[in-house]
Amino acid sequence: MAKHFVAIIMGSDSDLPLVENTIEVLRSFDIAYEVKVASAHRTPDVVKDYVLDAQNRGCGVFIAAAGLAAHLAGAVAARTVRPVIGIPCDGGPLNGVDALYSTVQMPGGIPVACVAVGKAGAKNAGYLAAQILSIEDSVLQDKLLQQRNASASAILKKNETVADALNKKFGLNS
Ligand code: RP5
Repeated sequence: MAKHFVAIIMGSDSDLPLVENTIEVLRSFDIAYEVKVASAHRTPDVVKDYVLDAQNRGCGVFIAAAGLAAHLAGAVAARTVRPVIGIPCDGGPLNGVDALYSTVQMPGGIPVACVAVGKAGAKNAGYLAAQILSIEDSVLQDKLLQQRNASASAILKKNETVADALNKKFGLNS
């Protein structure tokens, strides 16, 4: 069976700097992906056609990134039963609170897995998509576990570095 790919849809090209964080995570796991600019409000028919087409071609997870009155993830979720991850973009005057509420407050039966506003959320969209795809992909599951171990090692190292720095500055057990 061919591997599923991730379809990333963003409401505008102005969302790309944030979405690049998602792309970097997917690339780090060698996950196939597509990127499409399509808007729930400005090009609703393009969104509909793309979701149905991507699903037919083997999309396993959709990621939708949008700002302001961000209905894109919900519009995607309305057209598919594949998992949909929503990234609320923070470009507008309300710093993403509008996009967060618009993305997360879905009616019952049409779920969107909404990640955090900002860079951490964009990264987590990639990690969550990888975790969903790893259910049927043991190689990907191993890569995810390696990433978790590397992340833990990095924090242990930071702990040592901070302890050493404080020790030098204030003495032991400060
Ligand atoms: C949303 O409106 C887009 O997702 C973007 O975050 C925001 C602003 O779009 P542009 O005016 O930059 O095209 O639909």
